Amino acid sequence: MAEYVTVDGAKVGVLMGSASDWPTMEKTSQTLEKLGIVHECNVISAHRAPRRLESYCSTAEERGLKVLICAAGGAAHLAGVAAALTHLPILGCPMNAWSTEGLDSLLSMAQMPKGIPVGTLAVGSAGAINAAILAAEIIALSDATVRDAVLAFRADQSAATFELPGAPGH
Ligand code: RP5
Repeated sequence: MAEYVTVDGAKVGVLMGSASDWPTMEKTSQTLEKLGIVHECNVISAHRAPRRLESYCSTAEERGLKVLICAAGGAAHLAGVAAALTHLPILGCPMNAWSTEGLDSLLSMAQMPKGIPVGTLAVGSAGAINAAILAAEIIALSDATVRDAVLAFRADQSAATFELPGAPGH
């Protein structure tokens, strides 16, 4: 069996430290799907499978990936190590794993020393969804189809925000 799953034409690679991150990161995948972004999802832990992570990250650009989204909890070094292994933009999703309500994960990602950045999102579902949108916005800089999808997504969201089912006049 291959070390990790690859998807033809994938523009975004979603990595997570454990399958236990999937209930949250499934929202990233669903949002990328909504935005029409081909992506691939893998569990590749920085500490449990460091050589697999190196192989994935060092071949990411040549395989056509534009952005990597990395989710981890606890001492969440996955995003930082991935950022060290590729110059592709890394978006970090801190998981609320088992203690400190995810503050440990947030600080592990946000407090990268200078030189190797990780663009860190909010803890949990909000960050998982925003990582997908931000990845799309990065890709939209050079892809008109994705740009249209991002604009449509934002327009739908604005319309939905306005609705108040059951309230007078709505
Ligand atoms: C991290 O430790 C994972 O990203 C996960 O958030 C957390 C717990 O992992 P499991 O012990 O559930 O596999 O590496």
